Amino acid sequence: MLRVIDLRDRLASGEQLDYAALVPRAEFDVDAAVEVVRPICDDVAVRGVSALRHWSDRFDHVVPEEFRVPAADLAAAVEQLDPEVRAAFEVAIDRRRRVSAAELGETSTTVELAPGAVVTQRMIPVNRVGLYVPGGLAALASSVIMNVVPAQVAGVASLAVASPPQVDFDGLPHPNILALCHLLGVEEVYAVGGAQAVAMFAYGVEDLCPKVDLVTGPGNIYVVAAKRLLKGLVNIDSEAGTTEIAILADAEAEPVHVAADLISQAEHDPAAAAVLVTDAPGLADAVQAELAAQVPEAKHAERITTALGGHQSAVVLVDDLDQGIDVVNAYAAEHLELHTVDAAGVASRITNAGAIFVGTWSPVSLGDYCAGSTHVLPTAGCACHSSGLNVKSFLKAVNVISYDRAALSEVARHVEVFAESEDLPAHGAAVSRRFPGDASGRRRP
Ligand code: HSO
Ligand code: ZN
Repeated sequence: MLRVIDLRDRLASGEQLDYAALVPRAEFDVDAAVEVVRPICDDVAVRGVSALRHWSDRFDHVVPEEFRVPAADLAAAVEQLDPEVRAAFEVAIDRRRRVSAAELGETSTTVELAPGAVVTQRMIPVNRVGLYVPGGLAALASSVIMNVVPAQVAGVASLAVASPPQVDFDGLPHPNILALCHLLGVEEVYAVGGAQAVAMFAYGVEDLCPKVDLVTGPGNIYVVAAKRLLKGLVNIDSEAGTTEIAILADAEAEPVHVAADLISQAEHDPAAAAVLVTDAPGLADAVQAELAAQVPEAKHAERITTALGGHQSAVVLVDDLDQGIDVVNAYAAEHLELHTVDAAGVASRITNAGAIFVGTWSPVSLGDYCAGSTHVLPTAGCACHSSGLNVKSFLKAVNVISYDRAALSEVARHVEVFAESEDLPAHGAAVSRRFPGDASGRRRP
């Protein structure tokens, strides 16, 4: 099912291995997609609601009666919820909220560098955010929780959600998405999807949706491209694209679990990546056999088969776990599962991953819903430099500087000298003019 990349014995030859290149990813040309979405975004900026109508018709095959979802539809969606589904939503909300509260940490830190010389860092929430919830192959209602809860815990005052209008639901987003918005107290919900939604948030649309400061949330390549295009006008979270799972496993791993977890993320998309890295060829064979047994039983067998058979998915055979750790660190997966005897020890050596799932009882699908962690994570190797969506994603760090006369006097000469060294004497003068008649460099406290 999975193709095999055999890296064993390659190190012995003294060859320098570029693991990131040896374990290929799906090739998404986001820059090409930027050119596709540019006219859509420009159109929304110029024609507002008329443009939204045009592009909804074209891409969603339905034009909602109203792009802003009426409050009554939000409330009705909660009433129609299956009680067991509602209970699952509530557990997921509660766990994500508790972890988010811990993520918030100190919102103000103060350092007194000398008497009267104080620098504070205040973490201030952005004023208004636009949260995108995908509705393509699967309407990911859980993404409402992952976006909204940390934004609320951060203290964001104004919060809007957008999700594609669905043909099957009279042009409204999926009812579970509406229900979750209502349960979380979000009143501003739009039936707008794709690049149009990102443009609506970034530019604002007259008489519909005020401009936001930050757009977050996962999406398809066009959503990612629109976020890349409009970054600067607004801020964005990391580029969370098509899902990826990497599993590092040893001979003791349970093949049934490993196979099920690879399949779980392959279920998202034919372009999803599932990569197993192991030093145990026997385990690799057992996982391949399990895949062959489990995939035909899966509801979405077709897209799973495409994803697992794709160029972006593989079994990578390594000499030992040390090499395995190097491979997974170079790959920087969105999700990394560790199925090794000392999984916690291995976890401490992982430097690049969107999220790390430790041991056989911590599958990615737990994290997708109920672990308390986020599932909006950096894909495509962006875990090397970016974080998953969390409370801090919604905060800006602002320094507050407060020096009194004596404290300024103490460093005045250094400021002047520094300014001279940059040939910016007016900078120095802004300090020296506060201490007239003292050209000697000594300051009266
Ligand atoms: N695994 C996806 C998130 C998700 N899965 C939502 C199911 N629902 C990306 O992390
Ligand atoms: Zn998932």
